[in-house]
Amino acid sequence: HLSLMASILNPNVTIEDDRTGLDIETIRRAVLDNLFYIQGKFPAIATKHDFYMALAYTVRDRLLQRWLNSVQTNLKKDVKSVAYLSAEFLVGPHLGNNLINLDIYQQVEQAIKESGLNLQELIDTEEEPGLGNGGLGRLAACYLDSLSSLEIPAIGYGIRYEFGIFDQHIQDGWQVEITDKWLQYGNPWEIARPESSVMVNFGGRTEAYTDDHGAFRVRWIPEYVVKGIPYDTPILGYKVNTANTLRLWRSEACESFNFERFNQGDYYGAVDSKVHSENLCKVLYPNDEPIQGKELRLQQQYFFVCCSLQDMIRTHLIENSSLDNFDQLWAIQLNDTHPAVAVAELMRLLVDVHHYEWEPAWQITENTFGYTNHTLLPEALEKWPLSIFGRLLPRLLEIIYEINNRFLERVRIKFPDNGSKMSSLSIIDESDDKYVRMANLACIGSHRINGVAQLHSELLKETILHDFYALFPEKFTNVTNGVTPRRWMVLSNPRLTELITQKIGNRWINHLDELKQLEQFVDDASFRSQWRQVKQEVKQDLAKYIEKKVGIVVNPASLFDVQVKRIHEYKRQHLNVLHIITLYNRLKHNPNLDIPPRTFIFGGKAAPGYFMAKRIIKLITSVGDVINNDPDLKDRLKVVFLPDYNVTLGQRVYPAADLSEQISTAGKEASGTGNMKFSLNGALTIGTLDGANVEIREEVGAENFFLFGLTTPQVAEVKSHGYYPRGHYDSNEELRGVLDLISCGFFSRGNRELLQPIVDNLLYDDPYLLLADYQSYINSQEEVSEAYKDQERWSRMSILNVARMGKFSSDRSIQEYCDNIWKVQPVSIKLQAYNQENA
Ligand code: CR1
Repeated sequence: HLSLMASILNPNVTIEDDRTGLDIETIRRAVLDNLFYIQGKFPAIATKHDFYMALAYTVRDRLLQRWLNSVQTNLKKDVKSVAYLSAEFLVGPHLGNNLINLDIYQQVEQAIKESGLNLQELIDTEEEPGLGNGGLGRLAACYLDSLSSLEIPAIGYGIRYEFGIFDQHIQDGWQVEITDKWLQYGNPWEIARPESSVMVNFGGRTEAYTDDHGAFRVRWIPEYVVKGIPYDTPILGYKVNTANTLRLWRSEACESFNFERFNQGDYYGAVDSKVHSENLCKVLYPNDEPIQGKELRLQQQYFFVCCSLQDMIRTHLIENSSLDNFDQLWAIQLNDTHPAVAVAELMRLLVDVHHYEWEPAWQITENTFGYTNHTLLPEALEKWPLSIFGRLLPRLLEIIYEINNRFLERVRIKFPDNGSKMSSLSIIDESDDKYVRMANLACIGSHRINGVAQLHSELLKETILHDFYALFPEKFTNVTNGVTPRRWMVLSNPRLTELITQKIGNRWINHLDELKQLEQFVDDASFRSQWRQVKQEVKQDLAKYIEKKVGIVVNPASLFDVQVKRIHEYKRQHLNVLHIITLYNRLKHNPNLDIPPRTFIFGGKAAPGYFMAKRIIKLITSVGDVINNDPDLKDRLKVVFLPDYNVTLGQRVYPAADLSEQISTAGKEASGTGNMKFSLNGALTIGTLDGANVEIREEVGAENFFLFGLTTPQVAEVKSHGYYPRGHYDSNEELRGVLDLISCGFFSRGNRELLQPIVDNLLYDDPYLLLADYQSYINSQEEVSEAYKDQERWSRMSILNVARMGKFSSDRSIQEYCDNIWKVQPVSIKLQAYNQENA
């Protein structure tokens, strides 16, 4: 190692160059330097993970100047910032994305190669931060990428869960949950900022007092206090200097608070409270939509909201003499109702701490907040038992009562003598047990309320938020979701990125509408053949991965039919299975049937307590076991359940898909965002008129989309007449054959009990109308098979899908939030001081 030592000890570059230089040689040296000084290893004894860490620090160094400059700029007096409050940020691995956004992927690839390593392998070493469940958390991450790429001053606030979403193992076909210890080997992307810690009250009581000026005030005497410590991660934009902050809070015991107890000799008592405080942000609740009213979850919500608002106020007061202009310098977005307690907390901080009168405080609050709703499922609407809420957050409950009283007074004027309106609008649900309804608090406290796709925003106004819409129609708007093309195309699908860029240049990467230009090549046979070639290569990669992971050999020339998302009855993975069994039966009866071979690929986690979702996983794996091993089929059908679906796996799967399954019951999926990632990567969609599918179909053209199923009004219609699923079973012979095959234990080694709960649910309840949509789905799948047989036609459709996906960039979504909700402007970041030449 002497030569290495010599090169480290005698560098002919300055320290600054070593930490900012972007040329291959400097990067190569910096990685070795970090390997030595941070990981404490020589190359000869370093693990892959050591090299990953050394490279991650090398990249972080190159981000820091942009980051610090952005943070400084965002503090300025005249700069309005967005604060995105979210209990989840499913950011995915940072390394690859930062290389893309810094625009140094090639140099780093070369530098790593020269050290005898492979960049992709190092990228794959990164443990992904699974700080979210699904679409809602991933959307927050796409939005951070777009905020930075559009140079919007912004900060994401959330919770630094010690354990993220569980790792899913599949044992004997069942899901098994394993703790996600994502921090165990260290996180090079975050920087702790203990100097910016804040205190959060819980429990206790409130007390009225008169201040020095004779004013009536209230103070909160808490039972215990928890300390929040911020951990910051830079979020760099694409080829810009803006690097915003993702600030996640970790809880710790407030030592001084229990000092007295400690001094009295109650050492264990004091340490016990430490354990209690640190449990607060231990683990992410693994439920995607229906959240249960667990007290610890309410603690998490209040904890991060309280920390974040104090943090905003502190930074505001650095440059401003009062909070009078708080709403002019901050736009706070509530990502669903999880942070909705912020409405009451900002009022508390303004009134109790900063001594504002109620009315001006309320003006500031309402002007500051916007609320995004992400679901219509009634079981997902958050409500907290009044007893829990009042015990944990006594002062906030008082404030909520005050907000509610004043609000209901206005309602009474607008709708006199309308008791049912009053009770549906009230923040307090008084039906039987009393609850605090978080959606009501969010609606009352925000100046804008939006859904996440056109259909969803319309349904909000017609259904769950109908009475709020009648009261303040001007608050309601829509922002259709989007996804970042940086992660979901450039990083995950380099081959297609390259092909597209060869044809139309690279402006599409941050101006996604420019993909339109691909339309001019749709009739070019050689382009179509290149297009197919790319898809083929990506499918081969996935086929290798599948074989390695689950030992199933799949044919890369078969149609890759993919459904990856959380397992949920409304998403109807089991409808997909009914189609698979239908094909199986057809092929068994008619081995000469002319249909293209298909590989069905599933991935997704079930909430650990969700019985039916776990059975659906067992259904998929059981059907797979039989079909994959049936020699009669001659490998024409394969069924794969990929364990542990997450962002990293999504990056492998979307590019390799031919067909995207978006088959939720109409009116149930608020938007969907996987649907966009598939289509952007050239998969065709089979789907219902639900969520953003409606707009995707509008954009790509009805002729390039496989539509099936009841519409939302038809679903309502069927239900209103007393839906009788059994009727479909009785009248549809093929469907009957499918359900009977499951019932008789054919897929469960003769065990008739195992999968019967699914069949019974469909026959006697079928709340998501699988049986009603079955035939339409099968018919549409036949069209898919026909289209796939004609590869030239399929390629045309695929190219047109990609060419017309411009609307679904999260850059477009964020631009709409900026213009219509936040009223914020971009601020370009100038790099000052040292190493201008590398900037
Ligand atoms: C919705 O189910 C949507 C994402 C992001 C989910 C999905 O359709 O794409 O939000 N909702 O907007 C959710 O997680 C708590 O609600």
